[in-house]
Amino acid sequence: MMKADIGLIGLAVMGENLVMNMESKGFTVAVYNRTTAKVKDFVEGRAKGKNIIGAYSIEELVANLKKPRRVMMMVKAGAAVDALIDTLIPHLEKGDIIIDGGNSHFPDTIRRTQYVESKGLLYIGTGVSGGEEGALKGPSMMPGGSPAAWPHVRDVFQAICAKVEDGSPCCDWVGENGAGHFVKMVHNGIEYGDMQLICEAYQFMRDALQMTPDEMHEVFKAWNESELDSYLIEITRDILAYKDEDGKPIVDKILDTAGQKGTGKWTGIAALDEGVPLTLIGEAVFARCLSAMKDERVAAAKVFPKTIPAFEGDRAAIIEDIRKALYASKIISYAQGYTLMRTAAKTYGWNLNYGGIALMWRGGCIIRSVFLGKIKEAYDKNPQLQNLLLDPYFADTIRGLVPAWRNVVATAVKSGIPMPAFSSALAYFDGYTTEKLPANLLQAQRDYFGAHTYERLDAPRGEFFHTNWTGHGGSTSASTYTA
Ligand code: NBP
Repeated sequence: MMKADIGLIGLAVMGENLVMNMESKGFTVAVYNRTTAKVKDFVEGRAKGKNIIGAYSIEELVANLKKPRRVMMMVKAGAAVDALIDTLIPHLEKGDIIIDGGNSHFPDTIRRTQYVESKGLLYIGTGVSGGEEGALKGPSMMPGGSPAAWPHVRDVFQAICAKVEDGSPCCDWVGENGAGHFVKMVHNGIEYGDMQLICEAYQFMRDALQMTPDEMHEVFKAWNESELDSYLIEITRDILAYKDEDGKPIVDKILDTAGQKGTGKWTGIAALDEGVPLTLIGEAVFARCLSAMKDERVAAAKVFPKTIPAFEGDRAAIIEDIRKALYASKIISYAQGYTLMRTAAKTYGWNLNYGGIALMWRGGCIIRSVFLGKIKEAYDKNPQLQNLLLDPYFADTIRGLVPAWRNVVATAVKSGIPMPAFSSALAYFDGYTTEKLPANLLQAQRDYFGAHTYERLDAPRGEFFHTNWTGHGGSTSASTYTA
C-alpha cells in the first residue's frame, strides 16, 4: 500500500487548502477529521483522483504514514490541540514529529514542545499566515519547536510556502520551542497595527476631506504604487471600489464595530510582560475595543456633539502628507514589533534571525509588503541592530517624513478626528529621540510617597538615594526594583 509523506488532522478551511497545496507539490497526504463525514466529503469531492488518502481514525491515519511520521494538526487552538497530542502519542514512536499549524499561544507551544520531547517524539509549532488563499497557493510559515525536527519537515514546508520574486521561500526555521508561534503572534499584532493605520487615514479622508469611497479608491491605488505597496493597501483599494447590489459602496453600509480573536491582545500582553513600549499595536487593539462600544459611542456623541470642520487647505498636499504619516507610523510599528522580538529572544533564549523573519513575512501573509524587503536589508547589514529607527536608511527616511507626520496629527487633533495609531507612533518617536524625559520628576514622586529611591545625574549609575521629603518620614527606603 502506498504510504503518505505527511498526515493532516483538521479538514476545516485551512487544513483542506494546505492538503491541496501539499498534494499539488507532489506529496501524498493522509487526512483525518474528528467529524469523519468531512473526510468522506473531501476525498469524494475536492480530493478525488488526487494523492490524498482518507483516514477514519487516528490509528488509520498513523498506519498510513512513512517513517519518521509527520502529523500536522490544523485544528482550533487551545484544548483541542492538547487533546489531540495525547491521542496521538500512544500511536507514534521515537523520532516521529507532531506539528501544530494553528494559531496557538506561544507559552502553550513551549509547554507542548517539552511534553512531546519528554515522550521521545519531536514537536513543531508553526505559524501559518495567508488565510484560505495563502494555505492553497503558498502561505508564509514560521516554524519553531524541536530543532531536530526541522530537517524532516523542511522539504514539505519550503515546497508549499510562498516565494518572493527571486524564489526564496517565505519559510525558514525560527527557533526553539515557542519561537515560531511567538513570531506569528507578533505578525498578527503588526497586522492589527497596519489595519488600524489604514483605517485612520481613511477616516481623515472621509471626515475632514469628505471624500467618497471612489475617490479614496484612487488614492489607495496610487499609494499601492509607492513605498506603501502591500497586500493590505491593495485590498483596501479594492474594498473601497466594491459596490453593493444597489450600486452603492458596500463599505458605507458596514457597521463600525470591529471584531478580534485575541492575537493582538496576546502581543500587547507579551509587550507589557517584557517591558517593551509596543504603543501602536496596543492602540490598535484598544481602537477595536472602543469601536465595539457602539451604543455607548452613539449616546456619548449626543452629549458631546461635534462637527468635523471641512479641510480648507491644499487637498493634494494633505493627502500626500497622510501617505507620508502612514509610512512613518508603519516604520514605528515595525520598529516596536522587532524590539519586542529581540527582547523576548533574550528572555526565552531564542536565536532569532531578524532578516529571515522579514523574508518570511515578505510574501504569502497578510502583512506582506515591499517595505519588508528594506527591513530584511537593514537586519542583514546589522543583525544586532538595536532599533529599526537607527538603521541609516530608515533614519533618513523618517527624517524626511516628520514634517508631514506632525502636520497630519496636529490637523486631526484640532479637528477632533481620532488617530490613536498615528499620534501614539509620533509620541513614541518623540519620546525615543528625547535625551531628557520627565522621569526625574516621576522618580521624585515615587520616592516621596513610597521611599522608592532614585539615581542622580551627578552620581554613578546603580547608586540609589532617598530624600526625607516632608521631614516626617524616616530614612528607610524601599528596596529598589524595576518593573
Ligand atoms: P477552525 O479554527 O474553525 O477549527 C476547525 C477544525 O478544528 C475542524 O477540523 C474541527 O473538527 C477541529 N476540531 C475542533 Br473545533 N475541536 C477538535 C477536537 N477537540 N479534536 C479534534 N479536532 C477538533 O479551523 P480553521 O479556520 O481552518 O483554522 C485552523 C487553525 O488555523 C486554527 O488554529 C486557526 O486559528 C489557524 N489559522 C486560521 C486562519 C484562517 O484564516 N482561518 C489563518 C491562519 C491560521 P470538526 O470538523 O470535527 O469540528
